[in-house]
Amino acid sequence: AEPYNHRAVEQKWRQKWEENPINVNDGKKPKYYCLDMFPYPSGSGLHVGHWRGYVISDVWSRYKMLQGYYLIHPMGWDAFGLPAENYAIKMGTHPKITTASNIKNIKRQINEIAAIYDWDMEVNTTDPNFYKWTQWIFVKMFKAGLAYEKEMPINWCPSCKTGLANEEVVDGCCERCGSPVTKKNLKQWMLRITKYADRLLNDLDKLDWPEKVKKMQTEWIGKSYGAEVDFPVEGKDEKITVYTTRPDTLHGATFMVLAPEHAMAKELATDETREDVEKYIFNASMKSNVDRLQDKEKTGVFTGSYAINPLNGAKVPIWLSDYVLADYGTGAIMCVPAHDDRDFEFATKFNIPIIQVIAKDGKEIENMTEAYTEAAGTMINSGEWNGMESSVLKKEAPLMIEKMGIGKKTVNYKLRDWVFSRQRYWGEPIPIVHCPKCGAVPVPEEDLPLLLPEVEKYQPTGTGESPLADITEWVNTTCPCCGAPAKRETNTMPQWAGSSWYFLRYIDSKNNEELVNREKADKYLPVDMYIGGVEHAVLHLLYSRFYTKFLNDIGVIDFDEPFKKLFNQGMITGKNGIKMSKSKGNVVSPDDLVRDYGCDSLRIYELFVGPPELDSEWDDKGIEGVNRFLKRFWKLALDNKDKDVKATPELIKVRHKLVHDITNRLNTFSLNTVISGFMEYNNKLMELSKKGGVDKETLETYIILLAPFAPHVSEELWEQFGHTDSVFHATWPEYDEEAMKDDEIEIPVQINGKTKCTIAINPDGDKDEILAKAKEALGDKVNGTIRKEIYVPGRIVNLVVK
Ligand code: ANZ
Ligand code: ZN
Repeated sequence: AEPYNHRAVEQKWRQKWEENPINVNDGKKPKYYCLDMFPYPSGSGLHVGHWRGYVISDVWSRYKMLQGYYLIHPMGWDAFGLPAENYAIKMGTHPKITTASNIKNIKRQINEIAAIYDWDMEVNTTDPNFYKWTQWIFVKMFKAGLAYEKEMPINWCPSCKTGLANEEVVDGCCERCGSPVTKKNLKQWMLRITKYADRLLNDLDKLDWPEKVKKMQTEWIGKSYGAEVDFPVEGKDEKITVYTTRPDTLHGATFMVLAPEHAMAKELATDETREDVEKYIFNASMKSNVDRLQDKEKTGVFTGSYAINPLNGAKVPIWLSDYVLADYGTGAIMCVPAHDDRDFEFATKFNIPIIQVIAKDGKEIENMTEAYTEAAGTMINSGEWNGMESSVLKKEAPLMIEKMGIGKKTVNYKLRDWVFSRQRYWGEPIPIVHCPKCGAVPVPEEDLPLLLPEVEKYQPTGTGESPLADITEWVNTTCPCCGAPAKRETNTMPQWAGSSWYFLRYIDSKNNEELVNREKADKYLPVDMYIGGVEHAVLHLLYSRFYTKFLNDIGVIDFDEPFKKLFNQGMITGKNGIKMSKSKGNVVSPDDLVRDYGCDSLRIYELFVGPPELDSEWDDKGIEGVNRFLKRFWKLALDNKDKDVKATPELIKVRHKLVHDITNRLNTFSLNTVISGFMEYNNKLMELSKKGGVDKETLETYIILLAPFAPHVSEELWEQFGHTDSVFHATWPEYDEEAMKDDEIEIPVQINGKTKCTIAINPDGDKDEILAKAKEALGDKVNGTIRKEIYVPGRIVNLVVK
């Protein structure tokens, strides 16, 4: 047989598939929608790390095709955003131009992967025909009361000169450039995602997603049950309400802390404390988020005022400290140093009494050295509550407090409304007109898209306004409502806007009348499998779920969760686990590897480097082994093709086991062990080939199983085996558990060379299992220490005992 020539084979099939697409919708097959997280078309192109996700999704897609589905497998571009804009600022080239040329280059590279994307469905978030609908959704949200304006201190990146969502601030720094984030008071467009908090939380139950991701979303939404308790201020006709998740510890509250921004902070100061209090408030306002977060040592100031614990009348000092956040709960807390770490630290530093109210084993601790934070134990020092179990009280206290009239039961969320304005150029203009009489008026739906105008300078102004504010002829307009002179909103949307709904558009990407035709949506949506990096576990996935629920509410689609199943792939890193990047000089380009070993080898190697959900280090050398494996299988298949070998019982058994192993490993996404499985079975078949040959059914089965992984090789062999239709129109093979059963054989078990008994084993079985079985059979015949355990496969077990 002729040797495997990857260049010839791959070229041939690339062309044939283009002439005769293999993924066809005959209207009868059920659909399967396999979605990749669409890329940002960056200037540096793809490296081997990017390949991984695309290979995984392509393998899964082709597997689904072989299972008889019509495949929806689209690709597009998340093309608004800062890098293109920053490049424009530097080079003066319009982002449209750089984006277009980057897309062209990446598209060429993606085609090298041989992924079967349906390019007819392609979308680009910067295409007016696409962002028309991004704007339309905003208008619909505005009309539904979900988009509103609010002046508030927002996260502000002084380097990118733009506001950021909470989600874009990582450890107090800008997610994009790493600069410390400060606060700036700006009028912002907000999306009321909090209205969906409960649905976003509860519906996680419906999803076949990694538990890790569900947990991250649950924590981000952060629903907690507790109570608001009113503490009267001594000598004043006022109350301070605190939020607590531990009302069971109310008797242990020995002080109270307010956020420095709390509305009552200043008026609580007395003549003696006023100067210190005002200084503390001022300093806190000057601190960046990073400083507030990173300050190890707790700071604070006593206001001079006291509050009264409404439960037992105890007088507690009121302090200010920046470890209490202004925008969570009520911005004020009751402090229980015996049972909360931060309060303990604070009380120790400022010499405030510590009263233990929960005893783990019924006893009070003499000198507490740390807080006891569990809600487990018996209540002490708690008046009528003494003797109760704290975990029970924790649940019952909110209602008890409500009945006593000193507070109420509450539910709290960490989730905040979504800051939706960006003071940048390269984004969707927010379709709103500000009229002096009518206020904020949406651009009429029939006037959408509101095109992003051309500007001369892309620089953010730094004043908190976007560069669009400088284009007076665009800004000045008339009110769609009353016709009076009015001004356009000049902020743009965040990059998340387009990616929150793009997956709906693919299936009807050219529709000018609707976001998506309802009939098509019912037929082809939602997404069955979503594949992408775990870095999107919170934001993108949460926003997409929110948009989907909203579009469901207004009747655009009939489902309220976008992605049924989710798979997060790990990263491919350079040596020592360092992220691949141009600046680190450790980027491996796929182009040379494709040239030298072929696309099929690279695809398989991408999967072979390690479990797909974990990060894996890249090492070029390994690809040779993969390439050798393909060459061997090629030779095995062609050597046996015309031999007309009869399927022996052994061959039949191997075939069923092969199907079983590959299918089950594939179903659990254990893709690296699928590849090692292929290699092991190839070795096994090579042995059998030497003995008497391998039958056609076994070889064809192997070829079909291999097809999702090495599509070109498989397609070529399939043709050489005499098939005229594509291997992808074959059916995924099935296995029969009965046919896989091994016949057991008897082997002798010896101690120091003398046979003591026999055991029945599976000759292909696991060595450790067989040795264990032998030792069990020997029982107390072993007297001494086992020095060596020998197993000659299928023949004998011998233990060396001394
Ligand atoms: C008294 C108490 C005693 C508390 C105890 C905890 C342990 P989660 O679960 O995150 O909702 N807290 C409330 N508002 C706060 C704010 N604005 N800034 C900082 N901390 C705040 O946590 C709620 C708990 O965090 C509340 O329960 C409160 O402290 C604190 F042994 O109240 B706790
Ligand atoms: Zn008006």
